[in-house]
Amino acid sequence: MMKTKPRTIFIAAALVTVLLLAGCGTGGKQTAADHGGQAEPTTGGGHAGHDSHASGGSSESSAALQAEWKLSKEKPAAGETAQVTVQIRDADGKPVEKFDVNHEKLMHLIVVSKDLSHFAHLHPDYRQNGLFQADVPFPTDGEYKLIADFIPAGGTARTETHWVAAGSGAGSPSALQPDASLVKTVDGKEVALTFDKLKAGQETTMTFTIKDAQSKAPITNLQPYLGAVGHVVVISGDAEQYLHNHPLDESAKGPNAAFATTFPKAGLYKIWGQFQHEGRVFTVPFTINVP
Ligand SMILES: [Cu+2]
Repeated sequence: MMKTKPRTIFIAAALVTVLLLAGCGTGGKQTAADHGGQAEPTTGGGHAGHDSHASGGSSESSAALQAEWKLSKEKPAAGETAQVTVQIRDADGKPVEKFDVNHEKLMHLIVVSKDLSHFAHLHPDYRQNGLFQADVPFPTDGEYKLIADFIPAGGTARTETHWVAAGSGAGSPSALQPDASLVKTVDGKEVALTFDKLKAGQETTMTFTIKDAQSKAPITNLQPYLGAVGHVVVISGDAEQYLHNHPLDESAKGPNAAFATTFPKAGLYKIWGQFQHEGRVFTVPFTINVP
């Protein structure tokens, strides 16, 4: 009897390690490639010992890359769509030419207004020689943060950011408030968000449970969106932190879609879950306060 206890603990510890690794590298050839078994400067959290999944903007990216942003109009008017180009270069100024496909795309471009009321998830076209291009709408006056998420071939996930002032540049002051209820109805779906625990600095599993809003029947035929059960973007209330999230089971079809993430510090966060059902993508936003 004396011996079983330490062994049980050992097995439990080994299991946890395996689960942690599985949680981060789940399911796909893509994630296997994404992670490449290496530490990721911007998405390293949850792997052994790192404590943050967050990227605090371009300042956190190492100096080995440069992103040069250009807009067809330096100051787009409110309601205008500007063509945005991002040129990725290495430390020597040479264009980075090859990128790894990540969630089916070479680059994901997230656009949010500073007050986080506006959200867009775009996929720029690759024009070769490290140049990406996207048409980005700026619906109202205010500041917008552009977040480019990509992986230079054979490298690790990168986040490069850029602020754009549209129109007067003055947006409405942030009115971000934690949601009173984490059950939302969007496009005929009722989506509930739960956490196994919610504490800054600790890896948490956030689970979206998706039902038909009318019949309340669980939806069990979600379609893959960007190669996984869904795509989740998390940004801190001050728009500084952009969090990467890993689906625990990429091939899940609902009603549950679970993601691992780590909120780096206490405070407000806005979460956008994106899922596909019957050929249509729907986006469900939540605002939470992380203790
Ligand atoms: Cu994307």
